[in-house]
This record gives sequence, structure tokens and C-alpha cells, in this order.
Amino acid sequence: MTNDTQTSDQTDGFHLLIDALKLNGIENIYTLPGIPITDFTRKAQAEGMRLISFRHEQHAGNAAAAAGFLTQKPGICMTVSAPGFLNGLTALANATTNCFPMILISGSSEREIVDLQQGDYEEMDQLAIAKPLCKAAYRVLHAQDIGVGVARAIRSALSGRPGGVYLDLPAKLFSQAMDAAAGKKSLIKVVDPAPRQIPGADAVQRALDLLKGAKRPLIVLGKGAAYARADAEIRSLIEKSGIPYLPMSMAKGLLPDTHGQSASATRSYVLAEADVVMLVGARLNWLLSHGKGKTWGGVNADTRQFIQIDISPTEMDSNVPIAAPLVGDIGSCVSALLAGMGNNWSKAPSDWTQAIAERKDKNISKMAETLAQNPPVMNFHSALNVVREAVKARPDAIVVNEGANTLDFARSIVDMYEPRKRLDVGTWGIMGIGMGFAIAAAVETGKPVIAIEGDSAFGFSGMEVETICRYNLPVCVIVFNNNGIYKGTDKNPRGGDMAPTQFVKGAKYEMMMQAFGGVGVVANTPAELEKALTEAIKSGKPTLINAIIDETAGTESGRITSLNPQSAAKKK
Ligand code: FYN
Ligand code: ADP
Ligand code: MG
Repeated sequence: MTNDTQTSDQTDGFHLLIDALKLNGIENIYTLPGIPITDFTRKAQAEGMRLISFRHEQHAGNAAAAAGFLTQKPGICMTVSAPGFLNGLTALANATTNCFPMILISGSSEREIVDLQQGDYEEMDQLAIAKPLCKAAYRVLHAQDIGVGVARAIRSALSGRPGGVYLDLPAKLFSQAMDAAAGKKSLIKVVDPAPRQIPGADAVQRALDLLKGAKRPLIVLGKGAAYARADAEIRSLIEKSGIPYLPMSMAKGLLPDTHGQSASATRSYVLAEADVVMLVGARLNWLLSHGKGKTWGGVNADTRQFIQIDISPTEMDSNVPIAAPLVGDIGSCVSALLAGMGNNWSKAPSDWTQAIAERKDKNISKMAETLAQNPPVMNFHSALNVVREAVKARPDAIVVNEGANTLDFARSIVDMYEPRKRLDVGTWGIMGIGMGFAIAAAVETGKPVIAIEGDSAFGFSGMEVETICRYNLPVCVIVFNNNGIYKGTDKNPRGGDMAPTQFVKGAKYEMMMQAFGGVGVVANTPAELEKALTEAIKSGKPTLINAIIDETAGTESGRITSLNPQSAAKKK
């Protein structure tokens, strides 16, 4: 440890924090410097950590969250007090909602002044505000407790159901000095931060009994399954059982989307018709229609039974009864199921798998026909067909995806081939994750990143193209530019201002990347898009492709139109 401000037998809060993070294998910090963390960011860089400095804290926070999902280590976001902290909080809450491990470390103002509300610089009781929005929140007041604070934060983020943790560090802490040897001793290297959780033998047997009796079984894989890194076990379970499976959006690629047992292309049919459904790291929330209603309303509506594998025991019965809860980590649970299945397990009934295959083939052929069309004005399909081919050629590339139509079409058109290569709007369906996720994906993996962005979605984090250029990251942003939210044709019935869903027509998004030294290209046709995307992936240069999409293409809220109040009221 070098120690620039202290004598060699002294250390301080700055260095204790750096050493505590490094001791636990944390190398990257996503941040935005300012009072009181500027000096910390400089010292951390001087000590060999990688500091990725953003233009807005929300994107630094989103980057930390994505880093957590991709690496199984908590991603670190570091913010300044009050406003910077609040900007990072959206990302912390979103990470917690998505079950991604991250730690938001924020500098804060002085306790004595904050607690008496005497009006400090950026005064705010940050710990109290963070608490309800994350898994755990801690404050460290003394340099000798930094090691414990970091260890507790790491354990809280990673163990059980992963999530976001807040760590509050008042400004004074950073310069607190202490004896270097005692400081070193105070640090903790966290042993086994995400302990395996072995399921009970009776719970495993209950699940196997249900599966064995199923006539129309279905497995749903969620992003928890992708996070768990039990890729080989999950593949064995699917293949050994012969059960059709449905990947939730971020579980795409856990097995290649082209796998014979994928039921993605006939989603509505399998959800409605399945009699036994096994959820693996997927919650029965709105994305699965809460396990009830029309989506699940086929012949087995009243008798359908659920098996749920999840690390969180309280997830069970959250929406509908779970007949066979299997609580434990996915790797252990799936291994136990495989062991229990033995060598003579009969595969899923063929009348069921055939019925699925027929419907699936029909839908895939229909999709192929649509994708083969080349309409005079580029639309979502003709543009996404290009991305689909690019990902097929580079299955190791990471796809980031947000928007409404741009999200929904890309999810079904762009096949994924490898686990944890798709990052998107997640459980909240949140806009603004784009550039933060893309930057973390590039920093953490070094792989090419393709960010498929609606023009509206891109606006939330667009300024971070400067960050992409500054760190020279291999990110290609494709803006699906249809001049507006959902589409570009809304009108204000009274004239005057534009409609609230409309943007400047013909916006030159490509110039945003050019402004910072990156490559900016306009693509009016699939051929132009293909050329630009191929070049971007080959060169690894920061690139933004302004893909001009038919402004009449797109529907209100994509495929979730029914959630808009007016449509929801009509349905009732
Ligand atoms: C899917 N499909 C396909 C294929 N893949 N057909 C042919 N080939 C391929 N490869 C079919 C599939 O069977 C469905 O048809 C349809 O395409 C859509 O598939 P998807 O996208 O899997 O299903 P759906 O119904 O849209 O999924 C529900 C959902 C999803 C809620 C899980 O919409 C989702 O993740 N939404 C997130 C939305 C969001 O967050 N938006 C941001 C806010 S936008 P059928 O089987 O006929 O149904 C704010 O306005
Ligand atoms: P999706 O949106 O893809 O359906 P969700 O985010 O709803 O997925 O569900 C993820 C689930 O995975 C959460 O309930 C979480 O508790 C669970 N989970 C996360 N990691 C693990 C793990 N290692 N083992 C078991 N369950 C996990
Ligand atoms: Mg748009």
C-alpha cells in the first residue's frame, strides 16, 4: 500500500476503503466524482483500481448493477452526497428489484449537522432514504470499521437473493487516520459470500413426483437461472427430461434460442396448456401474468400445479399456490433433481412436444417470411433482421435492449446463443438502462456490445456516449429512430406544441457520437445498417448508427398496450 498523505505507519479512510475492496477482488468502480469523493477516486486509480467516470450517477449505478449480474461480484457505484446519491438511488432500487448484486457507496455530509438539521452542504439523511429501497443499508463512522462495513455490504449483496446494498460514508471518515498495522488487521476477506443452499430431500422428491406425473410439463427459465451460472446442469435437466422450456427475456441464450425444446415461438400456447410448470429463477410477477387469468386459462386452468426453484423461501405462494417449493440455490436444486431422475427417466409425452413443435414451426416460418421482406422504408423487422444475423455471427457479443416496440420486437427476433449475453429493461420495464448496461458489459467482459435502443429510450442515457468514447469501448449503439415514443405520427389536436410522444423529426443522433470522436452513421436501409454494424463489430470503435425506421411503425407500449389505463378499463 502506498500512502501519500500519511506517514508509512499510518493509514486513513481513503486507503482502508480501497484496500477492503481490493482484498475482496473488486477492481472496478463506476462513479461520478465531486465533494466528498473526488480525492478518493484519484487515490483509488493511483492504487490500480479501474475508475469508470460517468456523466450522470444513474448510469454509473446501472453499470454497477449490470456488472453484478455479469460477474456474481457486487458492482460498485460511488456517488457524491444528496443529489448525486439520489441520482444513484434509482439504479440501486432497480438492481434490488432485478435481484442484481450491487453496492451504492455514497459520501455524505456531517452527521452532527445533518441530524440537527443545521443546513450542511448537501444535507440529507441518506441512510434513512436508502433503507426501504435496498436489501440492506449501513453507515461507517470510524476508520477501523471500514473493513466490517465493506464485508457486511458484500455479504448482503451476494447471499440469498442478491440485491442492492447502500453504504453511507460521511466525508470526515475518508481522512481519519489510524495505525497502518491495526488498519490492515481490521480488513475482512469475505469467505464464501454466497453460500450454497442445499434443498431438502423431501422437497426434491415432491418436485420429481409432480414432474413424473405431468402430461404437459413446462420449464420457465428466468434471469435468476442465468445469474446462477449453473448452465451445464440446467441444460442437462432440460435435455434429460425432454421438457419444453420458455426463457424469460434475460434467460435467452442460457440454451441457444434455436434449441429444439425452446417453446419461445409458441409462448401463449404453452402457458395456457401446461399442466405442471417448473419455474427456475423466475418470479410469477406481471411478466408471467401472476400465474393466472387468460394467459394461463387453458384446459388445465383449475388443476395446473407449480414447482418453483428459488433461493428466496418467501417467494413461494406470492401469487398462486406453489405445490412443490424447491428452496435453494439453482445449481444445488437442479443437481439434486438430476440425481433423483436417475437413468430411466421417461421424457415428456410426445403428443405434447409434437403439438408444440407444429405450432412453433408454423410461427417460425411466418416470422421468416416477415423478416425476408424488404419494405421501401425500413421497419423494426427489416432492421432487426440485420442485428439477428450479426448476433448469429458473433454469439459472444452482448446485446443491450430497451424501448417499447424496439424491445419487444428485438426480444423475439434476435436469437441469443450464449448465457448472460442479453441485458434489458428487466422486472420494472425501466427505460434508461441502455448506456450504463452497455458500458459495464464492455468493461467487465471486453466483448463487443450491441445496444438496441428505441429513440426515446436512448434519450435517458444518451450523454454517456461521451463516456463510451472516453474509454474507447467496443459499443455499437443502434438508435431505432421513428421520431417518437411508440411511433412518430401523433398530433396535437389543438395545433401548437407537438404531441407529448413526439420528438424533433429527422434528428441526427449519429452526430452525438461524432461529437466525441466516435463513429456516427445514418442507415436508411438494411444494407446500410449491415455495413455499419459489421464495421463497428470488426473495428471495436465506439459507434452510433442512426437507423431510420418507418415512423408509422410501432404500437402504443409495444406488446403491453393492455397495461395502459384506457385499455385496462375496456378489458374489465
Ligand atoms: C417469440 N415469438 C416468436 C418467436 N419468438 N414467433 C416466431 N419466431 C420466434 N423466434 C412469438 C411468441 O410466441 C409470442 O406469440 C410473440 O412472438 C411474442 O413473444 P414474447 O415477446 O416472448 O411474448 P410476449 O407476450 O410479448 O411476452 C410477455 C412479456 C414480454 C410480458 C414477458 O412482453 C416482456 O418481457 N415484456 C417487457 C415489456 C417491457 O418491459 N416494456 C418496457 C416498457 S414499454 P404468441 O405465442 O402468439 O403470444 C412502455 O410503454
Ligand atoms: P425473470 O424476470 O427473468 O422472470 P425474476 O427476476 O423474476 O426473473 O426472478 C429471478 C429469481 O431468481 C428471484 O426470485 C431470485 O430470488 C432468484 N434467484 C437469483 N439467484 C438465484 C440463485 N443463485 N439460486 C436460486 N434462485 C435465485
Ligand atoms: Mg421511437
